[in-house]
Amino acid sequence: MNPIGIHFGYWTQYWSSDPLQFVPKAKKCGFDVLEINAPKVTRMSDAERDKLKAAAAEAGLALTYSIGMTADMDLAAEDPAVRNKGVTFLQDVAKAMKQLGGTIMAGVNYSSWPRKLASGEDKRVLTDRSIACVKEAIKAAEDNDVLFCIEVLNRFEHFMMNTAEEGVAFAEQVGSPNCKLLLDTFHMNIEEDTFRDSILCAGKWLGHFHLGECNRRPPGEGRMPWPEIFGALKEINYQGAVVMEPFLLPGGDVGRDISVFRDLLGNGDLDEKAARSAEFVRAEQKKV
Ligand SMILES: [Mn+2]
Repeated sequence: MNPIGIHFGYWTQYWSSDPLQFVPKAKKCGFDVLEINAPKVTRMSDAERDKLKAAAAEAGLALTYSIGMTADMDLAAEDPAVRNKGVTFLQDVAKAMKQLGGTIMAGVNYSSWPRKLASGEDKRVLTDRSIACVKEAIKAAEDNDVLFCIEVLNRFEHFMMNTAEEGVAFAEQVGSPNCKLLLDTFHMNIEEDTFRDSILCAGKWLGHFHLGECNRRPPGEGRMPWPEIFGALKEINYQGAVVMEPFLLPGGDVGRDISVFRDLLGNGDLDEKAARSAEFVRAEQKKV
């Protein structure tokens, strides 16, 4: 059974929200893992990080770290100063994670998010810039026992890697034992021919996994083919966490960046829905 997690953004409209407040919520709702904001932990004091680490340990929760890099630190940017800023940021994340005892750094840690291919830009040129920067940044991940999990996104959020196959090709070129893939059913639903084949394609490269229905409701409230997905994860003997990323609330920077433009919660209760979804995922895993 894979540890089951939830992304903190489910409960907030702001990426900069203090992660400490979500520890008791994740525990209460029955999760094993809480995914928090990586940039946030780089801005915390040592004392704040120690407090967070102790609270998570007390709650029996593992923490994973999510990244959506901003345009001013885009590893694919033409300006080397922008790329260097990104590399320094990723080194800072790895060091902060070490203090917290964290191992999974995941998301858009290879460019910026969201990112369109602008007029005149060449995908290959930008991808090569990103690979060169990740090769540099990942040394800090290696030194701090951090797995650098690059997230494959759908075409509306990024151009660089839209399929597991493209993700594996990127990771192969980075060439580090700490470079892994993050696949996300929400993105896979748009881009992959089949869930099973893409998970098998990722195989040993898979380091982290995100769960979401097609409209990002909590797993169990939609039409995602969960038996196929959990069956394929079992086939590759995936031992990592499965972290759900439901987003129901419009507004704030989370609602804006995730493109939540309507109220998907209605009269529902966030904690109750999260708890039910955790139970659903646990039951689906048991079936395979
Ligand atoms: Mn995701």
